[in-house]
Amino acid sequence: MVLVGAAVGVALALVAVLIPWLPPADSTEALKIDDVYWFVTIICIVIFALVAGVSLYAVWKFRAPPDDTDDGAPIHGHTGLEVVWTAVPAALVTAITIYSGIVLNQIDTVPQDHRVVEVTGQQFAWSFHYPDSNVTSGVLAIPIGQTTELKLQAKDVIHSFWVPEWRMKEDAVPGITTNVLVTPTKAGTYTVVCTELCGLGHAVMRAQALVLTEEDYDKWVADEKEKAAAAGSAAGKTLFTQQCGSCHRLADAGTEGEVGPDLDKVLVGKDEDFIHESIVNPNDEIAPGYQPDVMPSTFGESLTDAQLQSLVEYLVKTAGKS
Ligand code: HEC
Ligand SMILES: [Cu+2]
Repeated sequence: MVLVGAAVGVALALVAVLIPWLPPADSTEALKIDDVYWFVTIICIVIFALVAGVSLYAVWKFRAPPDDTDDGAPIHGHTGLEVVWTAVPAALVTAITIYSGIVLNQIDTVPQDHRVVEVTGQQFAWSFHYPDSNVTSGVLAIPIGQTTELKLQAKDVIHSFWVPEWRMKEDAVPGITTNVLVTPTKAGTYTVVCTELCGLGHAVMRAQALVLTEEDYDKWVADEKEKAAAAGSAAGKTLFTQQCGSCHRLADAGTEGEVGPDLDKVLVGKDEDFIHESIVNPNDEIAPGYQPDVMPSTFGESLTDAQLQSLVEYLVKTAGKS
């Protein structure tokens, strides 16, 4: 009887192992997690097959004939069998606990030498900030073969960070910072999935994850920086045209205002501090030949820090270059 169970168990275990049920394991953590997964699954398959095999065999072999109305034989029990079916599962559960504990400890221990990416989840998008290079992007890029710590935060509700091929998954919870480590072993493009139902757009809350070689990673960071600078400069130009162009001439922005000084001329060689001061406190220092209180002194309040920043950067780069 036990042999029948064992045979079915082996057959099912082979099916389980031979079919690729899981996505590829592309991080060192994934390999360890999969080992635990299969360890537990195979134990379950063998036990299930054994129990199911024995049950089916008993149904078939000991079935009472239709005309049999006798009570069953008065069986008291079998102490030896009970000891076995208590001791064996206890040993297996203990083994699973110890093995899982060891692996959990390995994949959760932050190594001395590691990179950090700050991940923010919000309805319904992920954003990634790279503190080393001060880049922020909608794409998660990490170098291959190195451990990256992802520090997770959420702006509104609970989200959950997951890249199936890396296996590592962690909730992003408003008000606290959680973390998850990943050491990718294969370059490629992956998908970050939100796995915590977070609202209407939950199903589309995805982001691209790139695993790059060290060299490509550095290039990616440089590209992102350039993009950010270009975007800042474009924002600065737009702001200038809208808020300043009616009074100032600036060739790059195509403005011809004549109420204030011609910035193509007066800004040559001026630094960020001077320009910032001139915008925020225009009356502190009046350009020769002009009146105070003409240029609005409210830009310090009406513009955000980021807007001021992009405006100043734009002017430093542009003014006097034409
Ligand atoms: C209503 C007209 C007006 C607007 C709008 C205005 N300015 Fe001015 N701006 C002036 C006048 C007039 C002066 C000269 C008096 C002074 O220095 O405050 C001046 C001076 C300056 C100076 C100092 C130039 C120097 O040589 O000292 C800078 C820089 C400047 N403006 C930049 C800006 C920027 C950037 C904006 C948009 C955020 C802006 N201005 C909006 C009228 C204006
Ligand atoms: Cu979400």
